[in-house]
Amino acid sequence: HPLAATTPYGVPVVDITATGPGRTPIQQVMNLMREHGPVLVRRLHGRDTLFVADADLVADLADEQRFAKHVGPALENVRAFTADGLFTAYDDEPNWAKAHDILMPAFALGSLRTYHPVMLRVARRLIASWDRAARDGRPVDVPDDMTRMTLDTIGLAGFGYDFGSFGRTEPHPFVESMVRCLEWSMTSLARRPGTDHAAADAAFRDDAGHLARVVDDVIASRSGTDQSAAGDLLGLMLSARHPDDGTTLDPANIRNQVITFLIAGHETTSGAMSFALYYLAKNPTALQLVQREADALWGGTPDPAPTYDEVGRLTYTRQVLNEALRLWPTAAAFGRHALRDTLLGGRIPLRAGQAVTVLAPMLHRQPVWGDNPELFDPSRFTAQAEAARPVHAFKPFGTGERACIGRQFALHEATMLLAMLVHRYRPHDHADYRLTVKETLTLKPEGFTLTLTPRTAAD
Ligand code: MNH
Repeated sequence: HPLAATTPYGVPVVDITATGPGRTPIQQVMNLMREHGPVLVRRLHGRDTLFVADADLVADLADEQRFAKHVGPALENVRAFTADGLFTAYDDEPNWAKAHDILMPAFALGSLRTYHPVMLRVARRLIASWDRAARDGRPVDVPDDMTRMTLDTIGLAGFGYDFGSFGRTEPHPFVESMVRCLEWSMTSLARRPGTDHAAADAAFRDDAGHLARVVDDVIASRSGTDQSAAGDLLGLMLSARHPDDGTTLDPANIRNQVITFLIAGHETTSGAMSFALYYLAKNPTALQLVQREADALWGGTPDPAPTYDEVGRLTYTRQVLNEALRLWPTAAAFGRHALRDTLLGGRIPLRAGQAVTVLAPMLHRQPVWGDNPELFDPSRFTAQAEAARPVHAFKPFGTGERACIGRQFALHEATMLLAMLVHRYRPHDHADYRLTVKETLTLKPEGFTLTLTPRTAAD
């Protein structure tokens, strides 16, 4: 890619118009940064995007007095099907603060406890399915099964709605439509001016319509019952009143929230668990340490019933997840904009409203991570190592008041499942898998399969 110039303040400008961003735009910018450093302007058809991964600059962007979440072109496309849902709401859109206040209680620690039994129930569906695969010597498709697990979990825990994903050979149609909608949001960004995309746009509208119909079904299956009796997400959405003005969420906004949570609540967690299993399959020492941690809790119990508090004690398992999220943060980029004219890091002039994109996978490979950042090493996340690192060096969940609302939900779900899986099975990298990261706005290891053998007392 030609280096067009540097800006007057010394940031390289790389013009990618000749190739376009392709189907892996995140990995393209990662490679540009490997060549040109952790701050660069990417130019496409004359449109510039400032990408940042430098740890000091990201720490500066975390200053909520000077910067706020930016809904950039990718999220602008996602707004075509999630509108003013929490994830894609503009920072100053009144429905953001309103829904945030109303829905926060659903993510308080007390609520997480109530989701635990549901998470366990769905984890057991996955295990039943993997038991059959192990018995028949069939490989399992890891990202597909992780998606089944996380979709069923958010459906049941958030909405009392059963997607029944393990009863299907193909992904649930909701997932297929969602993946195509996310792909459309991403690939539309690569369009050349003046080209015709009517067919792709029509297909997108069909898929978005399908998502909306599933959402209506989720909402309809709740109506008639006592809404307030259910303290889950849908219960709050339908009936909770805002403390300030006593109003509830309006019906259009409820739809947007349901669709937002069904997507945000499963897609990224699924990828995170897939990457964690990938690294465990490739790192026998880490695998052994996770197994040891699970064995210490559940020993020879064939079908353990992990308690909520036990999941909190799986510290090494959680380190493995964090380390997988360091190397492949599954929501890899987030946008910030300047609230007023300012100097980013004291040297890069930004006008009020100007946007910056943080590229987490490269932030997570900066020198603060030591001299071998590509190495998978869960000991980077011991309490001691974390305390020694700048707080903003790790950003898989975004930053500030617009950071991920579902972080603890995701970590609880993923930590429990990972420990249960390694407690029960020995995974085999039967295909000598070479990592290919598929991008559909979020990241997943493409075509990753494992074979499994039940563990015996000897191993
Ligand atoms: Mn989640 C925001 C990553 C799991 C619901 N999430 C974000 C952001 C990141 C993110 C990054 C901020 C994006 C931005 O600044 O533009 N989320 C993740 C990752 C996982 C994840 C890596 C799993 C691992 N997220 C979940 C789960 C849920 C959820 C689980 C719901 C149950 N996330 C959200 C919502 C937002 C969000 C809702 C938007 C919050 C807001 O802006 O108020």
